[in-house]
Amino acid sequence: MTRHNIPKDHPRANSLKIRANLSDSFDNRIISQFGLIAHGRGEAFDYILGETTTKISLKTIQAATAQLLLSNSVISVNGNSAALCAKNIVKLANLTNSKIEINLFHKSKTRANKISQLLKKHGAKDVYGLNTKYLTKIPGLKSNRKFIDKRGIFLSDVIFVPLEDGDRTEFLKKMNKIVITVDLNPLSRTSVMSDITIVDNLVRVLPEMIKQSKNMSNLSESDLQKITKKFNNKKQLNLILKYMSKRLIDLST
Ligand code: PTJ
Repeated sequence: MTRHNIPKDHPRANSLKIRANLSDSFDNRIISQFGLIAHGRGEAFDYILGETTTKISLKTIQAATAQLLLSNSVISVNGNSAALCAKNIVKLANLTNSKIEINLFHKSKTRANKISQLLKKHGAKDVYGLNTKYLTKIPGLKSNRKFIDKRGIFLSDVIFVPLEDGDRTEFLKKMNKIVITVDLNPLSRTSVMSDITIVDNLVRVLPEMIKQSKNMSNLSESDLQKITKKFNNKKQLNLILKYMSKRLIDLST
């Protein structure tokens, strides 16, 4: 199916449009075939959430945005996040003064170049992670995510890793990085190991982060620090798990 023959009044038109976009992004070598599987898993969790941004997530998004505004930060981009949200990634990076780095699990020079072109089309100036001259490794990490840019992830204090698999966060933590993620699965390793875990769909989260970055741009450093200091990721993850469980129970009664 392409986006051109999705009936407007289809009850799941938006979801089908996103699928069509991802299918096109696979044909255009932006996402890998594994990215299509990852999207399906995300959709299943999103059904349980009710395909909405909860109050719990809004609070987590506020902490994540404050953390980005406060820090020397970088947004790590993979195939799925680029296909779903390239334009908003660039907007958020500009508003929070974050760098952008491409980091792929299923390493492919072609895909990395295509993702870079897409980000640049939306206004990104510097895209790190491509030039092998600047690449170094995350100590101990075996997967291809180990390759990081000396000017990007290596140098940054806060690493935003939306929508990714589970092996990198643990090693970024060993490098004393603060890790923020967006993952619809609250049980994933990335969700559990990150400092700030937004359990929500990246497609809804980035517009909210952009809105909140604008709202928070006048806050002082100490006000931003108050927001991040009182944030407790374990508590938020417990709340979202309870929210999802209650929704399932409510739906079954
Ligand atoms: O482009 P690459 O090579 O770097 O590969 C990217 C993928 C996503 C294929 C790779 O990182 C991977 O295999 O990831 P996983 O292990 O499938 O994990 C992806 C996580 O993101 C899962 O927990 C999904 O539930 C979650 N997810 C999927 N879509 C969304 C999402 N979370 C938030 N928003 C989404 N739209």
